[in-house]
Amino acid sequence: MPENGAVRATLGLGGNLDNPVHAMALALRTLDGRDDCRVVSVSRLYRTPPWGKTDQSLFYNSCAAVDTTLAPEALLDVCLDIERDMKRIRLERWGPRTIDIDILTYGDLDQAEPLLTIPHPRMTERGFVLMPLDDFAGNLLVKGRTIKNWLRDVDIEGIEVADQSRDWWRSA
Ligand code: PH2
Ligand code: MG
Ligand code: MG
Repeated sequence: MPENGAVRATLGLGGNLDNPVHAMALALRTLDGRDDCRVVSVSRLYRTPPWGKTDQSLFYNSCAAVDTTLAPEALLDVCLDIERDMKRIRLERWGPRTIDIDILTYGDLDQAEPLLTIPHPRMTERGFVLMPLDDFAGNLLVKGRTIKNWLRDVDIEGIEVADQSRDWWRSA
């Protein structure tokens, strides 16, 4: 359980340009270093086939749980600032990127706002989100089903564990 007033949020991280593993590790260390965020779980590191737009390089993906006193919109701003600092180039939808940080869940919040829909609207269709999330949040309920249960219905072909350690982000 999160401490005094904090909310547990889950994040999905990914990237396929330059050094995405380093970018994700740095993003998690940056979040953990803030007074208003604490990284409490990190998944193993995964290598995943591109989803949506398939003619691009393999992605690296991971998920994390963060206890935060930030409101959802403020957490999103922090994530977007980190993306910008890593010079993410947004060229096309679902195209190559150095790093993408998505808010998947925020406590049990259910909101559909133009700038931020929570739970993430496509998270339950994506093996590259559900597999890492299942490493530490298999029993988390999203849209009436657990992560473990959603995972049974998605395509996970080609998804591989790239690093078994749950501490890969502390040094990469
Ligand atoms: N992100 C996307 C689109 N496609 N495919 C994989 N494997 N991993 C991603 O993180 C990813 C993607 C848009 O956010
Ligand atoms: Mg995304
Ligand atoms: Mg995003």
